[in-house]
Amino acid sequence: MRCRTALFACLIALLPTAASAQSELAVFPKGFYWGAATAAHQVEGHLTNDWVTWEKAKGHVKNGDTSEVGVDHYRRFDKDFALAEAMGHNAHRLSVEWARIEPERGKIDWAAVDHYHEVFASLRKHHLKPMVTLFHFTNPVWVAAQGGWLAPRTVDDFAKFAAFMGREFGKQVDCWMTLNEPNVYAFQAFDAGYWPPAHQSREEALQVMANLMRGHARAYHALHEADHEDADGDGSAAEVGVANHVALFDPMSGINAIEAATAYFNDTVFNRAPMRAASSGLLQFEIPGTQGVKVFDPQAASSVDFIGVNYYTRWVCVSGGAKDRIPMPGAPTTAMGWEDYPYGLYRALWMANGYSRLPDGRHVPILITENGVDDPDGKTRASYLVRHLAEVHHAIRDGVDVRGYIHWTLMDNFEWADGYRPRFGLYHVDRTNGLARVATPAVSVFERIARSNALPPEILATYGR
Ligand code: IFM
Repeated sequence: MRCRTALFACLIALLPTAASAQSELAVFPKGFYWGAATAAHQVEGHLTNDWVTWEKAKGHVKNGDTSEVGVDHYRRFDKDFALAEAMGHNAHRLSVEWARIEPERGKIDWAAVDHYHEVFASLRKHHLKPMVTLFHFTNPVWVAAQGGWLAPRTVDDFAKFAAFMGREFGKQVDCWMTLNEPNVYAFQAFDAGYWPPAHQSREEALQVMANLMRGHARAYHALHEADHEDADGDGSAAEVGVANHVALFDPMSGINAIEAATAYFNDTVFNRAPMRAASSGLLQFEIPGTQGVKVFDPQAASSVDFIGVNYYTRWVCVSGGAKDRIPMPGAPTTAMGWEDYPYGLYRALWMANGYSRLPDGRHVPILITENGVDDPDGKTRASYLVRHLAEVHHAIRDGVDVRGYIHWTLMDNFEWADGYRPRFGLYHVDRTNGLARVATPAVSVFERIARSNALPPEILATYGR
């Protein structure tokens, strides 16, 4: 009997206390940001910019789709933000359209400015912190005509635009992203030739990356000089960063030198070079065999207050075939043909963490500015979300300072050269029924997570594998 009592006492001692059980729950840090992201050109409709011109030519966008109506977010923004609020979100990332605000060099369209004042007021009304991107792949027609981001002049024009934005909207906005995915834009538009201006020059793509980061650096300082108003009273008037696209590159075989080198060089120029530029100030955009850029830009050093990470997938580098990178053979893929690889988000966060210690002594946090899935029938998004969030929590637990998770995207939209076929939206947009917003099953799952600021055990058990 004594023996049984002792055993019982031992077992009791092994049981977790309430506090330790609580700490085993996947709880996110207090004040964590939960939200979704959109981009003006993909949702607003009724625009004039370089992409609109491009879409008019046959063959540029699948099925001849155009952004003309978008999902009419330009008029429906308030109802859309109400959907985000109802999902438990406390932040929303969106881009403003430079072409609307400054349709001609130096001429401000005040009606467009008023519109964005209303947009930000609506976000505040719905308790969503505005996270505002200034460049998300589209340019005013006058910027494109002067050579776009190949022209050094565009760097200065962008800085002036940023200064205007800081002055005009500083009362409503504290969180700014100068650029969305400078690497994706530079390579799609200047190397692959898929996006306007459809050049096919690797050298130009490297110069464009450098110019984008110069533009970022100048915009960073311009925003800080112009925006002194703490819109939400959290002690910070302006926090400025870049939404970096991180795609992982692994060699197919660890013993194939060509594959290892391909993975290394892709990773270096595509993922690390933009983060390094805004951290150390070294603008080094180089690919072996191509004339690149290597210069120190003092304005770029320590030019971020947070590091944005957009993560979707990983690529495996192969040699001797028609393509030099493919999804991991045998791994699950999404409808875009991208590998579904949640652990990649953990790796991407650690990569960003490597650039978070700045020369000026600050250690800046990380914000997940995009992560999402093309899910045509809405059946996989909840699981994708939960499995990726489990990796976010994993990274936080292991020491990465992640402050928020912003999902791509709030509702289906214009997916650039792929048109309206891909469905990345938490809300499906029914184009056969007046653009009605229809909740996908992931909405209630996201709401459960955001409201509890945790991954509840039953959600993990149902969707976490
Ligand atoms: O739709 C895009 C977005 O504009 C930038 N990041 C990736 C998304 C999905 O492809």
